[in-house]
Amino acid sequence: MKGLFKISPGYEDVMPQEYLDLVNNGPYGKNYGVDDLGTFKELLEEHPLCAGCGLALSMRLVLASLPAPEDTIMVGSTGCSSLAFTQVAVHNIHSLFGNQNAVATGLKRALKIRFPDKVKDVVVMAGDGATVDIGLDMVMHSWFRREKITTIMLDNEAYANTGGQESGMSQQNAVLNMAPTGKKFPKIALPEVAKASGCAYVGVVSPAQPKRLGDMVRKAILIAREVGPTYLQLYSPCPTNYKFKSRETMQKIKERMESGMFEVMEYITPEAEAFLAEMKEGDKQ
Ligand SMILES: Cc1ncc(C[n+]2csc(CCOP(=O)(O)OP(=O)(O)O)c2C)c(N)n1
Ligand code: SF4
Ligand SMILES: [Mg+2]
Repeated sequence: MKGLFKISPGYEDVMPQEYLDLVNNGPYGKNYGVDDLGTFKELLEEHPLCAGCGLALSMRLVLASLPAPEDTIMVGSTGCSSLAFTQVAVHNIHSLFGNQNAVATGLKRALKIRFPDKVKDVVVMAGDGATVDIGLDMVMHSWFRREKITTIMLDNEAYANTGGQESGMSQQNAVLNMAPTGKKFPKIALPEVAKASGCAYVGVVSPAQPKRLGDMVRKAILIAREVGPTYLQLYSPCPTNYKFKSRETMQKIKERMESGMFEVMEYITPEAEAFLAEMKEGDKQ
Protein backbone atom coordinates (compact mmCIF):
# COMPACT_ATOMS: atom_id res chain seq x y z
CA MET A 1 0.00 0.00 0.00
CA LYS A 2 2.81 2.36 0.80
CA GLY A 3 3.83 2.36 -2.87
CA LEU A 4 0.76 4.46 -3.70
CA PHE A 5 2.86 7.61 -3.97
CA LYS A 6 6.41 7.34 -5.25
CA ILE A 7 9.23 9.82 -5.48
CA SER A 8 11.12 9.60 -8.78
CA PRO A 9 14.27 7.55 -8.37
CA GLY A 10 17.26 9.79 -7.78
CA TYR A 11 15.21 12.54 -6.10
CA GLU A 12 14.88 10.93 -2.67
CA ASP A 13 17.91 12.74 -1.29
CA VAL A 14 16.67 16.20 -2.29
CA MET A 15 13.10 15.80 -1.01
CA PRO A 16 12.37 17.48 2.35
CA GLN A 17 11.97 15.05 5.25
CA GLU A 18 8.37 16.15 5.71
CA TYR A 19 7.53 15.14 2.17
CA LEU A 20 9.25 11.78 2.59
CA ASP A 21 7.09 11.28 5.70
CA LEU A 22 3.98 12.07 3.69
CA VAL A 23 4.89 9.46 1.09
CA ASN A 24 5.99 6.82 3.57
CA ASN A 25 3.35 7.36 6.24
CA GLY A 26 0.20 8.08 4.31
CA PRO A 27 -3.09 6.75 5.71
CA TYR A 28 -3.49 3.87 3.26
CA GLY A 29 -5.16 0.61 4.19
CA LYS A 30 -5.29 1.30 7.92
CA ASN A 31 -8.83 2.50 8.62
CA TYR A 32 -7.58 5.54 10.53
CA GLY A 33 -10.00 8.06 12.04
CA VAL A 34 -9.78 11.52 13.56
CA ASP A 35 -8.66 9.99 16.89
CA ASP A 36 -5.50 8.79 15.14
CA LEU A 37 -4.46 12.21 13.82
CA GLY A 38 -0.79 12.72 14.51
CA THR A 39 0.05 9.04 14.11
CA PHE A 40 0.09 9.20 10.32
CA LYS A 41 0.59 11.85 7.70
CA GLU A 42 -2.33 13.21 5.67
CA LEU A 43 -1.19 16.77 4.92
CA LEU A 44 2.16 18.53 5.16
CA GLU A 45 2.30 20.65 8.29
CA GLU A 46 4.06 23.30 6.23
CA HIS A 47 1.10 23.77 3.92
CA PRO A 48 0.71 27.36 2.73
CA LEU A 49 -2.65 28.14 4.39
CA CYS A 50 -2.75 30.90 7.04
CA ALA A 51 -2.23 30.20 10.74
CA GLY A 52 -5.55 29.41 12.38
CA CYS A 53 -7.26 28.69 9.05
CA GLY A 54 -10.53 26.83 9.74
CA LEU A 55 -10.44 25.40 6.25
CA ALA A 56 -7.03 23.77 6.85
CA LEU A 57 -8.42 22.06 9.92
CA SER A 58 -11.50 20.87 8.04
CA MET A 59 -9.27 19.48 5.29
CA ARG A 60 -7.19 17.53 7.81
CA LEU A 61 -10.27 16.06 9.44
CA VAL A 62 -11.79 15.05 6.10
CA LEU A 63 -8.55 13.44 4.96
CA ALA A 64 -8.31 11.53 8.24
CA SER A 65 -11.86 10.21 7.88
CA LEU A 66 -11.86 8.75 4.37
CA PRO A 67 -13.07 5.13 4.58
CA ALA A 68 -10.61 4.01 1.86
CA PRO A 69 -7.96 6.67 1.14
CA GLU A 70 -6.06 4.32 -1.17
CA ASP A 71 -9.15 4.07 -3.40
CA THR A 72 -10.27 7.69 -3.12
CA ILE A 73 -9.80 10.43 -5.66
CA MET A 74 -10.44 13.93 -4.38
CA VAL A 75 -11.52 16.62 -6.84
CA GLY A 76 -10.61 20.17 -5.86
CA SER A 77 -11.19 23.58 -7.36
CA THR A 78 -9.47 26.94 -7.37
CA GLY A 79 -9.39 28.66 -3.98
CA CYS A 80 -7.39 28.54 -0.76
CA SER A 81 -7.77 24.75 -0.49
CA SER A 82 -6.16 24.22 -3.89
CA LEU A 83 -2.90 25.55 -2.48
CA ALA A 84 -2.81 22.70 0.04
CA PHE A 85 -4.17 20.01 -2.29
CA THR A 86 -0.74 19.49 -3.81
CA GLN A 87 0.47 18.51 -0.34
CA VAL A 88 -1.99 15.80 0.65
CA ALA A 89 -1.33 12.06 0.69
CA VAL A 90 -4.39 11.13 -1.36
CA HIS A 91 -4.83 11.11 -5.12
CA ASN A 92 -6.36 14.40 -6.16
CA ILE A 93 -7.18 16.32 -9.28
CA HIS A 94 -7.48 20.08 -9.66
CA SER A 95 -10.35 21.28 -11.80
CA LEU A 96 -11.06 24.67 -13.29
CA PHE A 97 -12.95 26.91 -10.87
CA GLY A 98 -16.58 25.77 -10.70
CA ASN A 99 -16.18 22.67 -12.88
CA GLN A 100 -15.46 20.28 -10.03
CA ASN A 101 -18.72 18.31 -10.04
CA ALA A 102 -18.63 17.87 -13.81
CA VAL A 103 -15.04 16.60 -13.59
CA ALA A 104 -15.98 14.31 -10.70
CA THR A 105 -18.90 12.90 -12.70
CA GLY A 106 -16.66 11.97 -15.63
CA LEU A 107 -14.06 10.54 -13.30
CA LYS A 108 -16.55 8.39 -11.40
CA ARG A 109 -17.99 6.99 -14.62
CA ALA A 110 -14.55 6.34 -16.14
CA LEU A 111 -13.36 4.58 -12.98
CA LYS A 112 -16.42 2.33 -13.07
CA ILE A 113 -15.49 1.24 -16.57
CA ARG A 114 -11.77 0.91 -15.83
CA PHE A 115 -12.18 -0.91 -12.47
CA PRO A 116 -15.60 -2.62 -12.67
CA ASP A 117 -14.93 -4.84 -9.64
CA LYS A 118 -13.46 -2.19 -7.35
CA VAL A 119 -14.97 0.52 -5.23
CA LYS A 120 -13.52 3.94 -6.07
CA ASP A 121 -14.74 6.88 -4.02
CA VAL A 122 -14.85 10.23 -5.78
CA VAL A 123 -15.02 13.12 -3.31
CA VAL A 124 -15.29 16.76 -4.33
CA MET A 125 -13.88 19.24 -1.84
CA ALA A 126 -14.12 22.90 -2.86
CA GLY A 127 -14.79 26.37 -1.50
CA ASP A 128 -18.17 28.01 -1.07
CA GLY A 129 -17.59 30.30 -4.06
CA ALA A 130 -16.78 27.32 -6.26
CA THR A 131 -19.74 25.34 -4.95
CA VAL A 132 -22.63 27.73 -4.45
CA ASP A 133 -21.82 30.51 -6.90
CA ILE A 134 -19.75 29.85 -9.99
CA GLY A 135 -20.08 26.02 -9.89
CA LEU A 136 -23.70 25.75 -8.72
CA ASP A 137 -24.93 24.73 -12.15
CA MET A 138 -22.51 21.79 -12.28
CA VAL A 139 -23.13 20.89 -8.62
CA MET A 140 -26.90 20.81 -8.95
CA HIS A 141 -26.91 18.92 -12.20
CA SER A 142 -24.71 16.21 -10.72
CA TRP A 143 -27.31 15.90 -7.95
CA PHE A 144 -30.22 15.90 -10.43
CA ARG A 145 -28.51 13.06 -12.31
CA ARG A 146 -27.98 11.21 -9.00
CA GLU A 147 -24.24 10.86 -9.60
CA LYS A 148 -22.74 8.71 -6.86
CA ILE A 149 -20.22 11.26 -5.62
CA THR A 150 -19.75 13.19 -2.38
CA THR A 151 -19.61 16.99 -2.49
CA ILE A 152 -17.93 18.74 0.42
CA MET A 153 -18.07 22.51 0.72
CA LEU A 154 -15.35 24.28 2.73
CA ASP A 155 -17.58 27.13 3.83
CA ASN A 156 -15.50 30.11 4.92
CA GLU A 157 -18.28 32.48 3.85
CA ALA A 158 -16.08 34.39 1.40
CA TYR A 159 -13.97 34.30 -1.70
CA ALA A 160 -10.89 34.16 0.48
CA ASN A 161 -8.21 33.39 -2.05
CA THR A 162 -9.00 36.45 -4.14
CA GLY A 163 -8.88 38.87 -1.22
CA GLY A 164 -12.35 38.87 0.31
CA GLN A 165 -15.40 39.19 -1.93
CA GLU A 166 -18.80 38.15 -0.57
CA SER A 167 -20.11 34.76 -1.65
CA GLY A 168 -23.60 33.32 -1.66
CA MET A 169 -22.66 31.74 1.67
CA SER A 170 -21.64 34.98 3.41
CA GLN A 171 -24.11 36.09 6.07
CA GLN A 172 -26.35 39.06 5.41
CA ASN A 173 -24.54 42.30 6.44
CA ALA A 174 -21.11 40.60 6.38
CA VAL A 175 -18.42 43.20 5.73
CA LEU A 176 -15.42 42.08 3.70
CA ASN A 177 -12.54 43.84 1.99
CA MET A 178 -14.47 43.91 -1.26
CA ALA A 179 -17.94 44.15 0.27
CA PRO A 180 -17.32 47.27 2.39
CA THR A 181 -20.97 48.24 2.79
CA GLY A 182 -22.04 44.75 3.84
CA LYS A 183 -23.77 41.94 1.99
CA LYS A 184 -27.35 42.75 1.07
CA PHE A 185 -28.80 39.22 0.89
CA PRO A 186 -29.03 36.26 3.27
CA LYS A 187 -26.83 33.14 3.22
CA ILE A 188 -28.02 30.61 0.65
CA ALA A 189 -29.69 27.53 2.15
CA LEU A 190 -27.69 25.06 0.07
CA PRO A 191 -28.48 22.10 2.34
CA GLU A 192 -32.17 22.64 1.51
CA VAL A 193 -31.33 22.82 -2.19
CA ALA A 194 -29.31 19.59 -1.84
CA LYS A 195 -32.26 17.81 -0.24
CA ALA A 196 -34.66 18.99 -2.92
CA SER A 197 -32.19 18.06 -5.66
CA GLY A 198 -31.93 14.38 -4.77
CA CYS A 199 -29.07 14.05 -2.28
CA ALA A 200 -29.42 10.91 -0.19
CA TYR A 201 -27.51 12.43 2.71
CA VAL A 202 -26.90 16.06 3.67
CA GLY A 203 -24.92 17.33 6.64
CA VAL A 204 -23.72 20.59 8.15
CA VAL A 205 -20.92 20.51 10.70
CA SER A 206 -17.66 22.25 11.62
CA PRO A 207 -14.17 21.31 12.82
CA ALA A 208 -15.27 22.27 16.34
CA GLN A 209 -17.08 18.90 16.33
CA PRO A 210 -14.19 16.77 15.03
CA LYS A 211 -15.62 13.32 15.81
CA ARG A 212 -19.02 14.18 14.46
CA LEU A 213 -17.37 15.61 11.35
CA GLY A 214 -15.37 12.39 10.86
CA ASP A 215 -18.48 10.32 11.32
CA MET A 216 -20.42 12.40 8.83
CA VAL A 217 -17.63 12.21 6.22
CA ARG A 218 -17.65 8.41 6.44
CA LYS A 219 -21.43 8.23 6.19
CA ALA A 220 -21.48 10.62 3.24
CA ILE A 221 -18.89 8.60 1.34
CA LEU A 222 -20.38 5.18 2.10
CA ILE A 223 -23.87 6.31 1.11
CA ALA A 224 -22.53 7.83 -2.12
CA ARG A 225 -21.03 4.44 -3.03
CA GLU A 226 -24.37 2.67 -3.11
CA VAL A 227 -27.32 5.00 -2.81
CA GLY A 228 -26.77 8.38 -4.44
CA PRO A 229 -25.17 11.83 -4.20
CA THR A 230 -24.29 13.24 -0.79
CA TYR A 231 -23.49 16.77 0.41
CA LEU A 232 -21.54 18.02 3.42
CA GLN A 233 -21.12 21.66 4.38
CA LEU A 234 -18.22 22.42 6.71
CA TYR A 235 -18.30 25.82 8.40
CA SER A 236 -14.61 26.79 8.39
CA PRO A 237 -14.00 30.38 9.54
CA CYS A 238 -11.28 32.44 7.85
CA PRO A 239 -9.26 34.62 10.27
CA THR A 240 -7.56 36.52 7.46
CA ASN A 241 -10.65 37.81 5.68
CA TYR A 242 -12.90 38.12 8.73
CA LYS A 243 -10.05 39.82 10.59
CA PHE A 244 -9.90 37.91 13.84
CA LYS A 245 -6.86 36.44 15.55
CA SER A 246 -5.62 33.06 14.36
CA ARG A 247 -6.21 31.55 17.80
CA GLU A 248 -9.89 32.58 17.80
CA THR A 249 -11.19 30.25 15.09
CA MET A 250 -12.89 27.80 17.47
CA GLN A 251 -14.24 30.71 19.51
CA LYS A 252 -15.88 32.08 16.37
CA ILE A 253 -17.67 28.79 15.78
CA LYS A 254 -18.77 28.67 19.40
CA GLU A 255 -20.16 32.19 19.21
CA ARG A 256 -22.06 31.29 16.06
CA MET A 257 -23.58 28.27 17.76
CA GLU A 258 -24.55 30.25 20.83
CA SER A 259 -26.24 32.89 18.73
CA GLY A 260 -28.26 30.17 16.97
CA MET A 261 -26.79 31.09 13.57
CA PHE A 262 -25.03 27.77 13.14
CA GLU A 263 -26.11 24.30 14.09
CA VAL A 264 -25.00 20.81 13.24
CA MET A 265 -27.59 19.22 10.96
CA GLU A 266 -28.05 15.82 9.35
CA TYR A 267 -30.63 14.64 6.84
CA ILE A 268 -30.82 11.11 5.53
CA THR A 269 -33.30 9.45 3.18
CA PRO A 270 -35.01 6.24 4.35
CA GLU A 271 -33.15 4.36 1.60
CA ALA A 272 -29.76 5.61 2.81
CA GLU A 273 -30.67 4.85 6.40
CA ALA A 274 -31.65 1.28 5.47
CA PHE A 275 -28.34 0.90 3.62
CA LEU A 276 -26.33 2.01 6.67
CA ALA A 277 -28.29 -0.34 8.94
CA GLU A 278 -27.65 -3.20 6.54
CA MET A 279 -23.93 -2.39 6.51
CA LYS A 280 -23.82 -2.31 10.29
CA GLU A 281 -25.56 -5.67 10.49
CA GLY A 282 -23.08 -7.08 7.97
CA ASP A 283 -20.15 -5.73 10.01
CA LYS A 284 -21.54 -7.37 13.17
CA GLN A 285 -21.83 -10.70 11.47
C1 LIG B 1 -13.15 30.45 -13.99
C2 LIG B 1 -12.53 31.28 -12.90
N1 LIG B 1 -13.18 32.34 -12.40
C3 LIG B 1 -12.66 33.07 -11.41
C4 LIG B 1 -11.44 32.73 -10.89
C5 LIG B 1 -10.83 33.58 -9.80
N2 LIG B 1 -10.91 32.96 -8.51
C6 LIG B 1 -9.90 32.21 -8.01
S1 LIG B 1 -10.18 31.67 -6.46
C7 LIG B 1 -11.66 32.48 -6.42
C8 LIG B 1 -12.50 32.49 -5.19
C9 LIG B 1 -12.54 31.21 -4.45
O1 LIG B 1 -13.52 31.27 -3.48
P1 LIG B 1 -13.97 29.95 -2.76
O2 LIG B 1 -14.42 28.95 -3.74
O3 LIG B 1 -14.95 30.31 -1.71
O4 LIG B 1 -12.62 29.40 -2.11
P2 LIG B 1 -11.75 30.06 -0.94
O5 LIG B 1 -10.62 30.78 -1.57
O6 LIG B 1 -12.64 30.92 -0.13
O7 LIG B 1 -11.29 28.87 -0.16
C10 LIG B 1 -11.93 33.14 -7.63
C11 LIG B 1 -13.12 33.94 -7.91
C12 LIG B 1 -10.76 31.62 -11.43
N3 LIG B 1 -9.59 31.23 -10.97
N4 LIG B 1 -11.33 30.92 -12.43
S1 SF4 C 1 -7.29 33.43 3.51
FE1 SF4 C 1 -8.64 32.46 5.03
S2 SF4 C 1 -9.35 30.54 4.11
FE2 SF4 C 1 -7.55 31.27 2.94
S3 SF4 C 1 -5.83 30.21 3.85
FE3 SF4 C 1 -6.02 32.20 4.88
S4 SF4 C 1 -7.31 31.82 6.69
FE4 SF4 C 1 -7.55 30.07 5.30
MG1 LIG D 1 -14.62 30.53 0.34
